[in-house]
Amino acid sequence: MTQPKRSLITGITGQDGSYLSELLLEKGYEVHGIIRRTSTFNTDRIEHIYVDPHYATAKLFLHYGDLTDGATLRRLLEEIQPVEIYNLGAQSHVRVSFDSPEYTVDTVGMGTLRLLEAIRDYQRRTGIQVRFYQAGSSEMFGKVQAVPQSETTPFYPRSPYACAKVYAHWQTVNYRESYDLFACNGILFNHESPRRGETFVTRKITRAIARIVAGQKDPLYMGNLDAKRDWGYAKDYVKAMWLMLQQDEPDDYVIATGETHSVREFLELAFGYVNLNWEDYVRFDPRYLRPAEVELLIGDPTKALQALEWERSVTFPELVRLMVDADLAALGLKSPSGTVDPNGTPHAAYARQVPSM
Ligand code: NDP
Ligand code: GDR
Repeated sequence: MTQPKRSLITGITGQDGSYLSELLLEKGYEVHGIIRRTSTFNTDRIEHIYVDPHYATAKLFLHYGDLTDGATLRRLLEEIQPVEIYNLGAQSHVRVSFDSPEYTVDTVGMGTLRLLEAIRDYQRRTGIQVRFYQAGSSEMFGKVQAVPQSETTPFYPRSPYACAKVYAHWQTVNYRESYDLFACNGILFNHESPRRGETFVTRKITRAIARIVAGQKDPLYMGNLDAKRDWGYAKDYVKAMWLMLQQDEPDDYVIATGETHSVREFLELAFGYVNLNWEDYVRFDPRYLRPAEVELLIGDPTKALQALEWERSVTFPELVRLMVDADLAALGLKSPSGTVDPNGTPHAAYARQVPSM
């Protein structure tokens, strides 16, 4: 019997980590994930695919570790012996990175370097050829240098988070060129889902709508509504990560929809879907502004469409509706269109009552 391919995911408890785990399990992989020890559970997003490791059917295994802890990363590589490694772990909130720049750079920038160093030694010692995916970001483009942004557009990062991602991007290129490592950078534009963290703008809006429909009267405080983003569906984007590691040669790819919409447009569509006018509920609060803003992101995914044959399955209005539907369902409310989540994922688990809107 052939052994299943073994993969390792940092950031497995995050939005993308959970969808990627599902995808890899569907494809027959054994999936290992690094989780952080926290005082409350942080595994909500992967609970539905977790099987107690005492059962022979278990294919998903979790290990304590942290991108700030290089010794543990090395030990885990030795123990797990993965052939594909997806580096998704990060302090991924751009606004928060201005409040906690050192920590953000330590996890996002140095964390990637620690993992690459561990892989370099592991590959040399064991002879196992590893394929590595680095979760790069459209935030690296930052201040607009060209529209749309492609693999050849220069970076101009505008936050500690984005600076650290640029560092991680170039380290990944360097390890590919210096040590013959199969290493790919995905330059992913914003991607959302019902599992999106509650303080990112799309999810903040769709959660607030569900609570308003449920009768809550509090205003929704927000920052810059003019910012424009290229928003796609997370489930589509994790497929692109996997595809990058299945190619003959390692390379870097932009993953995007090629469309851009403002935060205001997202508000209009999302509130409009439940027959509400967003202007009746949304108030401005400067604490949600960033010291330096990224005004306009729109990606050119041509290379990925052609080389990876990647395609998206969800349009922007569909994305907005499926996120609103999921947050309504989580509060036991009906969808205005009578539809159910097309992917049948257990979104009800994400109705956590966190205070920050
Ligand atoms: P999330 O914020 O949802 O998840 C981040 C993950 O990283 C969580 O599992 C988190 O663990 C983990 N993590 C945080 N700090 C550390 C650390 N010090 N060591 C190990 N793990 C850590 O992010 P997404 O799933 O949305 O994004 C995945 C990756 O893709 C991130 O690197 C992000 O920067 C990048 N990216 C995301 C885009 C998007 O639109 N979603 C676009 C482009 C890039 P815990 O659950 O314990 O907090
Ligand atoms: P972003 O996502 O910074 O693009 O990073 P976010 O959803 O936080 O912001 C998008 C835009 O909305 C504006 N905005 C607000 N944002 C938040 N969070 N809260 C608000 O109240 C609010 N009001 C307006 C922001 O100013 C911004 O312009 C995400 C993360 O997932 C990164 O990790 C990833 O790399 C990039 O997407 C691509």
